[in-house]
Order: sequence, then C-alpha cells, then structure tokens
Amino acid sequence: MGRTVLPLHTATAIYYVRWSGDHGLRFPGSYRAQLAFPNAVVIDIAGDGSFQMNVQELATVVQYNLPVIVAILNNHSLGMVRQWQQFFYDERYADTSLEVSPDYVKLADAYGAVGLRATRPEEVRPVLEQAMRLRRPVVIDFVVKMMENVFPMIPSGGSIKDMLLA
Ligand SMILES: Cc1ncc(C[n+]2csc(CCOP(=O)(O)OP(=O)(O)O)c2C)c(N)n1
Ligand SMILES: [Mg+2]
Repeated sequence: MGRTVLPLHTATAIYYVRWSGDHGLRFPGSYRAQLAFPNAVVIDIAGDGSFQMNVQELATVVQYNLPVIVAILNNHSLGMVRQWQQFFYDERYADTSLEVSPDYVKLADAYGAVGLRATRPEEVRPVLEQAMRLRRPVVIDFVVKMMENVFPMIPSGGSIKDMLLA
C-alpha cells in the first residue's frame, strides 16, 4: 500500500509517493484518502508504469467527482528496474521500456477527467496550481527523461553502507 508523506491527522494535504509499495495501489489509495478527507488536497505521485496498472480507476474518481490529482512522473520506463539493469546488469535492458504509452492528457479527457502536461521545469508550479484550483479529478503528465536516475539506492543484497548517492 502507498505510504502517506504527511501524518493523516493534518488532513489538509495528503501525498502518495512513488516506489512506496506495490504498483497500482496508490491511485485507489489516494481516492480513498480523498473520500475520508473531502477537503484535503490529495496528490498521487505516480510512476507511469504504476499508474497504468489501475488506470481504469479513473472511471471511479470521475463517477464520484473525487478531486484527486495524479501527478505522473512519466519517464516512459519502468525506471527503477531499468536503473537496476543499467548499474548491475551491464546495461542489458529487458522489458523496461514503455516507449509505447498512452497520451495521458487524452486518456484523462476520454474518462471525463482533466488532463494537463508539463514538459519544462518552469511549468511545474503553474500546472500544479491550476490542478489544485480545479477541484476535479486531474491527471498531470510530467514528462521527464527516460535515463534520469533516482538516488540514493542500495544494491539488492547490499546494506546501508553500500548506498549509491549518484
Ligand atoms: C505489482 C508490482 N509488480 C512489480 C513491482 C516491482 N517494481 C518496483 S518499481 C517498478 C518499476 C516502476 O515503474 P514506474 O511506475 O514507471 O516508476 P519509475 O520507476 O519509472 O519512476 C517495478 C516493476 C512492484 N513494485 N509491484
Ligand atoms: Mg516510469
């Protein structure tokens, strides 16, 4: 299950974060949080791969008009696994490319949600502000580079002293 970043009792802002559990669970988790705290700003910070696991739940958020914001960090890749292949498997990439992906703005629109996109750093803040003002189900496609890596990481089987920082 996704992990909330802020303690739930604050209930003004709830974020579900990337890599915090099984693929696909954060989106349903985030709209349940929204149901429990209707006035909170709920943001599901999702990988593109993870979001695609339960994308059909867009129908639920639209049906119940839950103003959840899905912020997709779209690297067109199962990035964590790709990063593992890069560092520990001699760049032998297998089954981690999501080069063929849906257009998330059109997909949101097709479900009756709002689709927004940011492709440059200076667009991040305005697009988030726009999403928060709408109080409707929103999907934001934050387009990032496929080969951008996430640190720190600990190689599998390693301990905290083996942590890679860059
Ligand atoms: C149901 C399930 N299957 C497989 C995994 C293993 N797994 C962890 S991260 C990851 C890739 C994540 O891809 P994406 O959601 O696009 O996030 P990114 O790493 O690219 O930011 C996978 C397959 C998982 N966590 N849950
Ligand atoms: Mg990804």
